[in-house]
Amino acid sequence: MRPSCQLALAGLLVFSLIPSQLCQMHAVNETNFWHIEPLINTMLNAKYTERFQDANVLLTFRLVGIKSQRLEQQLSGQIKEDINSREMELTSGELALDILALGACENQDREFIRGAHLVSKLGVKFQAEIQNMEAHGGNPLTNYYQLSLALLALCLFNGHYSITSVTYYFTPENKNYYFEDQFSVDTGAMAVLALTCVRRDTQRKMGASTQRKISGYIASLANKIQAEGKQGLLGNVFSTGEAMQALFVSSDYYKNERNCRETLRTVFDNISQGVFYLPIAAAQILPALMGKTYLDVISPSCGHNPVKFNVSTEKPDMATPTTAPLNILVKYSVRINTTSHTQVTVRKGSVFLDVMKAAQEKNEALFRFTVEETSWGPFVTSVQGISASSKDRTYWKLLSNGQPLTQGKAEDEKQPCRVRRLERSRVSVCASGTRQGYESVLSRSRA
Ligand code: B12
Repeated sequence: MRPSCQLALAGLLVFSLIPSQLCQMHAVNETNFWHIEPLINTMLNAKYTERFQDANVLLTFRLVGIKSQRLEQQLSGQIKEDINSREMELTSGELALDILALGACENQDREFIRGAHLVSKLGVKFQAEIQNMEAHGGNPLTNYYQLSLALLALCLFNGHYSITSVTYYFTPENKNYYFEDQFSVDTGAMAVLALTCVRRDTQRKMGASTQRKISGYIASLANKIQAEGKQGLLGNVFSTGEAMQALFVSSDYYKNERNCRETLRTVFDNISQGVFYLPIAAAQILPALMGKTYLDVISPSCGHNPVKFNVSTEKPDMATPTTAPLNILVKYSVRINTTSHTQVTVRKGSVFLDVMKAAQEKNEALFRFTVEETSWGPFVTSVQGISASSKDRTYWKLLSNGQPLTQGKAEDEKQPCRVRRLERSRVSVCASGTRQGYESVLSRSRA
């Protein structure tokens, strides 16, 4: 039976809305619910054959009170299986997301969290991140988005973390909030949520000066997020949901009705254009639109006060690339020390992946590449045999006309398909000896 039919039997979608701030009150209600239906349908109709998006989607389902027993069971079962089979390999952020999803809104999965000692295992992974930073010039094993997710889950589920490490490593000036010179709004937002939980954590004996410090970090990060505001968005369309959550708990930004209306209008507009067609994108934007934050997962009212809605069982508007029979010529280049150019012909509506594949077919030596499947799709891990490396803080950056693409190579069909260049790039502005050397190689290649 198709999921949409099962849903028709389930009949109703239930969700709760507990307004606590102006924008949270202005967020989605019975009258404008139709705006977010595509997000819910995207999540309900996805296949979930791979583990990648499970935790984000389950977390959102529970947090906003979407009732689909079948899907909840499937996702929770897959997450538990994944934990059982690769517990040691899970990154700090992956385990944190699993805990947040399984533990969200009092439910039976909390027994699994306790039985498998997941919170103390997360504490160990968090500590390993800190140790790596101590030993390797402040670089975590993963990134600060994941470190913040880990801190958030530890704080919400009474795990162990050192306040001293938190006050030392989460200063707003830390390089890990930046990719190259650009403040990462998603990362800052996750850190604000984690630090807000830490500040509220009454179990912890925290001196007044530590309290003040943490409040200062939160305020400063919230300012940085607001400084990235443009046309209703905070950062870009994919960071806006988590940034909204962060501002709900840390600033007066959304107490200003204009800011609230502007964000909702822009986000609704993007929803209607099919921009959030990946389940993870839908899952990350939806809680804020329903007036929720990740801090609510342990609230006694989490998933309560349901409001009933009829849900459309139509297939969601999937923004799949058009297959118009027109071909286009794309200039494609890869920059390492020197720049290798080519031109390939692909069908109109092709995505970056198609261009990369076509270039690889033309010249394997210059344009061969590898990818790794992730929750956002295929992530480019190497080009010409040169790998991205978290350790060295390098990655392959996707550019179009010199501008970084805001979507991955499988999803960029909305962006102009002309000159596409791939460039190996530093992740942060911080310069250590080796990175400095690498940087100069890069700048030579830019000349
Ligand atoms: C950290 C991060 C990075 C790091 C990841 C490596 C590292 N050292 O950690 C770096 C800086 C390398 C990076 C690169 C890019 N990123 Co990024 N990244 C993030 C961030 C802030 C957190 C990801 C994370 O750790 N999640 C938690 C863990 C538990 O989940 P995970 O699935 O295991 O995480 C992995 C994937 O997310 C993957 N990843 C990171 N970015 C991207 C982007 C794409 C398109 C894909 C397929 C995978 C991917 O790396 C993570 C660690 O292994 C997210 C923000 C968000 N809201 O999710 C943006 C985010 C996922 N990135 C984004 C983008 C656009 C990119 C780039 C395409 C930018 C560019 N123009 O080059 C490149 C990807 C290029 C490539 N090589 O394929 C967008 C994706 C939007 C979309 N619809 O596709 C996001 C949502 C940011 C945003 N608001 O725009 N990113």
